[in-house]
Amino acid sequence: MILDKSLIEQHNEKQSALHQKKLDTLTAVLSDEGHSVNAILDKIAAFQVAIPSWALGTGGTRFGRFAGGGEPRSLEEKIEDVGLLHAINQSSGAISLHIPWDIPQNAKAIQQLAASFELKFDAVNSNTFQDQQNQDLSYKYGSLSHTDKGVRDQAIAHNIEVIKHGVDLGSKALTIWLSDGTDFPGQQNFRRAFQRTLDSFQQIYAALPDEWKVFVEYKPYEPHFYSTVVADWGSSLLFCQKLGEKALGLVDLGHHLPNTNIEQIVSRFLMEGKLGGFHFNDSKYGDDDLTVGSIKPYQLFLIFNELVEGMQSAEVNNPELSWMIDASHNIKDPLEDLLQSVEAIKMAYAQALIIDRKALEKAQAENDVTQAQEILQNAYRTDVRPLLAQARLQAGAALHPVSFYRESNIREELVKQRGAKAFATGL
Ligand code: AOS
Ligand code: ZN
Ligand code: ZN
Repeated sequence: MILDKSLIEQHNEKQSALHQKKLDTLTAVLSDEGHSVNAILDKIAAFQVAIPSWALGTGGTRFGRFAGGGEPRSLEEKIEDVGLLHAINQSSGAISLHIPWDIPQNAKAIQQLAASFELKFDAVNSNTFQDQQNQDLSYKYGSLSHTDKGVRDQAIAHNIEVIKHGVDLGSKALTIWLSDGTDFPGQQNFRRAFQRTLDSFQQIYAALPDEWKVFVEYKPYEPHFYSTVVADWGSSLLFCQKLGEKALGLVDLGHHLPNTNIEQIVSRFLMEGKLGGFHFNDSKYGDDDLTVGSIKPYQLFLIFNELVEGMQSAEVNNPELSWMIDASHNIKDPLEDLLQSVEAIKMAYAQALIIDRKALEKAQAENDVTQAQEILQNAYRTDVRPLLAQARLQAGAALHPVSFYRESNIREELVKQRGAKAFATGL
């Protein structure tokens, strides 16, 4: 579905008086506090978050799936959906593909289609957590860590194949989420499983083109419930350090045991120049893949505090980061869910940009604990939504993405075009 841009103009026209009032008030406060609002707006506008191809359809649980209607039935339709999101918010200018769910039949045509929506291809994702039809050997007992060299070779070849698809589309990174692990004590030798995995990773690493990176995602449990080979940030960092400079850690916010201090992990990765990117989502218990910012917005803000501090600091030398969403939602309209997630990420970013860094450093140096908290929470409690809206307005996007989506009956239109029983490929 191609969006008629004049609809956005009409929407913005209706909202503009109220928006201007809110923006003027906030601009006055921020200017008094010594911020350059224009500089903040430029940063917000430049911040793009990649959409995962698997999030465009309704997700499921192991108990069932309730498809929502109008879901994209092909890679082309997934790209159209991301194009729609990007037209609405001008902040979702990239798509992250999953192989084999999204194998492009004609890479040139797919690239042209994406370019027509001003979309780029972010990291490509491999999959050795499922067996595919026509696959010779099973991943039931692991893939890159498997005891059988034949299975490892097959999984290595798949990852190299994924890199090739990525090269054809202009991607610059491979994300490996390795689900390998064990369900029972004694099932495997931890050290040998690590060493086999390292050997497999090394072979994939050797196949990376010059400007490419590989992101090593960690996760403590699920699908295996006793141990996971890349269980935590320490294991991810260890693999990355052994592999070389193209290997970087990937933080998925849902991949931590309860109460883990994720912002400190982010700081450690940055300190080592080893942070590759994010899979944003939110969670209450485990890898819930809920809408970003729906459960722990303060944690998200604290993560962005570390990111902004690290990106601004001369002491930190970390490559440019890849920002991706990894959500798979079960009951909301996936496009509304993604609009909300992107907004939450940018809100946390904007709040982190208005932290009074000099005052915070002073409070830290003087061990003024109360003042440090005041400074952080002053930024967190500032309603930065007018800044996000203004950045969108200047970029030709909608002042209120979710309201615009609803007013324009986009889902209804997609259902009309694709049917009420259209299922997206993927999870
Ligand atoms: C799995 O839990 C990981 O978060 C993966 O990053 C992701 O969900 C998967 O790659 C989707 O295919
Ligand atoms: Zn993930
Ligand atoms: Zn996950």
